[in-house]
Amino acid sequence: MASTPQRLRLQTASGFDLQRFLQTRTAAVNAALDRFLPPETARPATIHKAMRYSLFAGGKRIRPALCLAAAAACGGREADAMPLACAIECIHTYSLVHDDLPAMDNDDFRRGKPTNHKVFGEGIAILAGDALLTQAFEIAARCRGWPRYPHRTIFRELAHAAGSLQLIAGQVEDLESEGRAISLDDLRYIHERKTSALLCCAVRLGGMSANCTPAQLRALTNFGYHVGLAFQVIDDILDVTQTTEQLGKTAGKDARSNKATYPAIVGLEKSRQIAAELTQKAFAALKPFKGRAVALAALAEFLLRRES
Ligand code: GRG
Repeated sequence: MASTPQRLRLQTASGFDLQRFLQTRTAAVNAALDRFLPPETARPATIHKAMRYSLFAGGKRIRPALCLAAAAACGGREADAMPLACAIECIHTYSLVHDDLPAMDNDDFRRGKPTNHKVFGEGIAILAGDALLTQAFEIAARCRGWPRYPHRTIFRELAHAAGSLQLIAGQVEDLESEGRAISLDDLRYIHERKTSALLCCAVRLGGMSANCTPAQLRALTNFGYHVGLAFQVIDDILDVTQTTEQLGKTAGKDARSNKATYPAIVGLEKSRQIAAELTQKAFAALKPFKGRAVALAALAEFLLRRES
């Protein structure tokens, strides 16, 4: 990857042990998801096996990590944020299961393993996605609810991010734009919705679990939006520069399906520059948190530099 601006390096040189943070939070999220989901043996076992197959296939758990880190930045307890972190991961996993279906992106590999429909068949994969989306709301219902953010606010937040104005909107325009030349503005519209909305929602929910102030929520929204957009620009870059083995999913797919991406429209170097600038804006959004947002800052830097 091209060198990152010096200013970026200085701002995040906090000595924060991100590897340990990610390891411990991934373990805690996995344990919580295991508790929250019906056991594999619950009748009908096929659907619960299929849900768990994709949920525990080795995802990076970036959205839960962002949610927990946002809670900490606002002085909250990660345990309070955990149901929301898990709910987001269920929605994210549902979107991947459905995106991989033959009617959508038609992919055979995800998270380094055969996709859900390859193992369980299309019918069960559709239902596993549906069940994960529904399960997310059941899990979210376990949260305490907070004075500024009662349960109805939490549910609306999740439903909006996953709904036809955000996640689904991005997917629809993504499907409709295949094989067509689209503008950078249209591509940004797709990326904002397909990817940034859920990452931003993860960060916002973390803040809400700490009963954050409206000003803190605005700062987190600003951070989440820019990190989320940078995440998808990097994803576009990795699709061109990495191998299938490195990614755990089919590489080079965007170009083969004639998809609009940042590298396709502005080239690789400019894409890298845009991702770095978006990350810089994400860092700037963390200013009001002073030293308390180290984990969020470290995650933003990690997402910019990631190779899978
Ligand atoms: C509602 C069917 C439906 C789809 C929604 C999310 C989505 C649209 C499609 C999935 C494919 C895609 C390109 C999503 C963009 C977000 C993205 C890059 C997801 C991969 O996220 P990672 O890298 O994945 O965090 P892991 O496997 O680590 O969790």
